[in-house]
Amino acid sequence: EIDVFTIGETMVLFQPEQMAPLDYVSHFPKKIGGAESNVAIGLSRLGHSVGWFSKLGEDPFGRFVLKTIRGEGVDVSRCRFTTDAPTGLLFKEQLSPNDVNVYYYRQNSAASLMTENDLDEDYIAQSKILHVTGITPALSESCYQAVMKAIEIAKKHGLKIVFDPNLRLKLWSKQRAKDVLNEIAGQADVILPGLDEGQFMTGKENIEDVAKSLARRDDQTVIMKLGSEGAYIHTKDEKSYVPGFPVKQVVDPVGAGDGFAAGIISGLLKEKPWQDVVKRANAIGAMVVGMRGDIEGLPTNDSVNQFMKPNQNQRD
Ligand code: KDG
Repeated sequence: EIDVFTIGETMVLFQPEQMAPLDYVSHFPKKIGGAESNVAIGLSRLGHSVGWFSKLGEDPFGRFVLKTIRGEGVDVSRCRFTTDAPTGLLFKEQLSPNDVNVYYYRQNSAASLMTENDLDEDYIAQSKILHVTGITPALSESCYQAVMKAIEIAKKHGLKIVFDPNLRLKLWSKQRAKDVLNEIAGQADVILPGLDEGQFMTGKENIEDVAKSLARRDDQTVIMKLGSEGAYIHTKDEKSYVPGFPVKQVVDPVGAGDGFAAGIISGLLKEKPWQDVVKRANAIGAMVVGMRGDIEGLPTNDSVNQFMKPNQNQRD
């Protein structure tokens, strides 16, 4: 039995230590990056059992991705390899602490070949939560179908669905992105947009209007990420802001939202009150940005507790 099932593409991430335009960089440490595996690894560090599904190229990079995620304690037993396409790559360019560009080499990658037939229904049925993002359905038509099928299976077996829109306009057109992100949001129990993503999806401006319009049904929860300001909770009974934690130094903002999602899902599994869950998720997001790389800053329970000690980090 696993707590959480997630599905997505993980790429080999080449991330320089230097802040410089990529044309002037000559050394690229090799890491991994992928929103869903970042969440899976975050949950594993917090003590949960997680299954991550993807398709990887039958090549050294695919093996590296698989071994790294497996090494983090995530169950990769459902992953498949293919010789029909290579593992995707990603280069990060950092020009200043908050100014990061990504260059994808993932078109027609192995992960884009995922189909609904690759899903193991019995395996998903054993989980409590399905985590999906708006990246996977943007990879290809068959990936879109696979995500919709995973949602259907999740509903059939009573899993809760947590959705992070993760808008990536390098991957699809604005119109298609808007349509599909809204389609999935309509099926989700918990929606985790950034403010800009929520505005994009709804066409509304202000935080409360955006949340209200995303939560189309009474049983849907929206937790909106507001960067250093924290987050906004919208449920049927609760509408409130939860302040963020100050970050001493932003080293790499990428991955904060995934750490936040891991915190939310962990709290959901423990059935804690939303205020506590979101406070903890804010802390995890703040910890992630203090470290270079997508996964390096993801904490264990002990390290989040330490970080959250009263009067140490919480904003007033
Ligand atoms: O959330 C972090 C992701 O953006 C990064 O890991 C790469 O998955 C990725 C993507 O598709 O952008």
